[in-house]
Amino acid sequence: MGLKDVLKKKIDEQRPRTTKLVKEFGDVKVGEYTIAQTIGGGRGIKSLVTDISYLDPMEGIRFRGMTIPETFAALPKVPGSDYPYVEGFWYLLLTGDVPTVEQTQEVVDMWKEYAQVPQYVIDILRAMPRDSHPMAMFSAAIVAMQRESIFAKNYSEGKFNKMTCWEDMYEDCNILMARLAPIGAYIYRMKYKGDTHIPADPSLDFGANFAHMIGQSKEYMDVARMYFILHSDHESGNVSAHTTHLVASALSDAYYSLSAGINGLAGPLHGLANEEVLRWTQNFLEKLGGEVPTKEGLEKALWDTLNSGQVIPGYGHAVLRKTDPRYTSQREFCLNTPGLKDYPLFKLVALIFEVAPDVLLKHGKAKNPWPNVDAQSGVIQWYYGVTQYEFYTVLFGIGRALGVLANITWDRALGYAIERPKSVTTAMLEEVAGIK
Ligand code: AMX
Repeated sequence: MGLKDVLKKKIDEQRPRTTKLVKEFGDVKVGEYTIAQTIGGGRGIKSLVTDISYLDPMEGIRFRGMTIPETFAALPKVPGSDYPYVEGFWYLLLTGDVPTVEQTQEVVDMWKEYAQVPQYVIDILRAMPRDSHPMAMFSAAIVAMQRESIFAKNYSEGKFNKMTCWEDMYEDCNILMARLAPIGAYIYRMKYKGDTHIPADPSLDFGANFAHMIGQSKEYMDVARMYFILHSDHESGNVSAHTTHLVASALSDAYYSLSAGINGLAGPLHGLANEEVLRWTQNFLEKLGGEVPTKEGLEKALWDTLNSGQVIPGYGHAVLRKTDPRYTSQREFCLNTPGLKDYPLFKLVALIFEVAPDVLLKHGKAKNPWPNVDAQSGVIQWYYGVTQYEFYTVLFGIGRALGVLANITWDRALGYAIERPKSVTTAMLEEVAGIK
């Protein structure tokens, strides 16, 4: 059975569960929420449903029920590498099944077939001022391809069918996903490598091809595979996932939805944090003449950052309450890679891990004093020569697309409603509080 047939079977099994919950148990309360949650970004209010990943505050992310180490162990590996195919991971996110080598190969072949970036996208990228942020370029390239949406075309021709429209979304998502790595690579080479380009190598998988197209070493191929998988999904309430879902809930197609999600990812409190972490860490190392500081020197620098009203980038999380396993996974990669293990920048990041949680605890504001994914990822990129900070969020975006596109395929399959939470006025909240 091919991926689409497996997915169809899963969707047919899942639909009655959702329908039953709404029809027979629709009045059952899920929870209660407070004024602080209403004003504070809806934090902790359970108002989204996804089966693709779940974020436990203490344990971190599980993809389809599996922890990060379990996911890496279970998926078919690229021959000659300890890391899995990104394509097999896509299969897992969509179906909940660990694919066989043959099932993985089906996605590898499909994405190769779809990977050609249309010339008009290249023209649009080239027409943008060269100092445009790479995330603006990435988002523009995605939305420019909207004219190719199969979902939008069929909808405009009156062929919308609630039961089968997920199939159009599925096709759009595969085409879009296949093109994201070549688009990212094109932006990278155009902006930072003298506008010289490297064509795709049809013998390589998605992650390896990205490494190849940006002009990286063989070693970086595993970095790309790891990076895309680690950044893929973090349940559906984070800004990029929620935005993608929200826009898709208006029956906007995958191109509009993903482009919107990418715009959300570009914010400093979300995906841009990895750029900020590295800039902050590099500046710090530079001030010390390249020497890794003492614990005392570092502690002082962290307090200086906090006292000047800034956050410690890469630390804290809206949901997590312990060290992000995505941080741990990348830390282990550094510890197991000979040159990286002794790399001064990694040593500094490791020292921050020792010192920052206590400082944040004493500071007493952040609910989570532990590092998130962004505290580690930039160091690895820098070590391999991807030194253009502003590009890091594009890498994040390619990975994040895996999660959000799998989610919106399921949104269509289960017929999730258009989002429309209710607003209140400040006066209404004062009344609820009994102060009026
Ligand atoms: N350094 C200093 N102060 C911090 C902090 C940090 N790393 N993390 C949180 N705080 C502060 C908040 O600014 C807030 O202060 P306020 O009451 O004066 O507004 C207070 O602690 C309570 O915040 P919180 O409930 O713990 O966090 P949140 O859910 O509001 O925000 C996050 C979460 C990630 C935006 C925040 O921890 C932060 O700004 N971290 C640094 C930036 C970062 O690493 N972002 C990446 C997140 C992961 C990702 O999306 N890629």
